[in-house]
Amino acid sequence: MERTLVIVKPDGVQRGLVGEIIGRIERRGLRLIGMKFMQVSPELAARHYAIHKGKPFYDGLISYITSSPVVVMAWEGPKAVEAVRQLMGATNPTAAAPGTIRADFAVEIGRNLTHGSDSPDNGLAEVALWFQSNELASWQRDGECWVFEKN
Ligand code: IDP
Ligand code: MG
Repeated sequence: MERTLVIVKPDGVQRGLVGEIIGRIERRGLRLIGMKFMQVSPELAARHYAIHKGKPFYDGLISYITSSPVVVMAWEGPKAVEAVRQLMGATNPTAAAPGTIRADFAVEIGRNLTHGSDSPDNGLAEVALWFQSNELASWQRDGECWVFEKN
């Protein structure tokens, strides 16, 4: 079972795409274990995007993610990381495959609507960075055995 952190970034919230984005992940069959609506502090943004510090787009990225509230979620499931990355599409929306969230709703790399963890290890680390353990629910969806071969 993997965990992945998903953020509907400020553009997704402002554009009214929260339901659309959550719906796609929910219909894929993954298990939502945590969700909150929040304004991201510059400190949390810097910790989350530490790997990008020093890159030309870093300052713009920090102002983007802190510009307006986000919806942050933790999802669980077999291959959850890869499944969410596939649903989101490539980082640059005009390079993303048709049918993905970024291709369907975005055009610019700096306004690409979503974040999804890029590896199982980062999924665990990012969920731990954004959520306290008492903000995460341990549960099973009814009918999960029809999506997860083993659970
Ligand atoms: P990812 O979100 O697909 O994992 P990363 O390479 O981890 O992509 O970059 C993090 C975020 O930084 C991207 O989602 C995008 O919002 C922003 N970003 C990445 N590259 C650029 C760029 O060249 N210009 C502007 N923003 C960028
Ligand atoms: Mg990334």
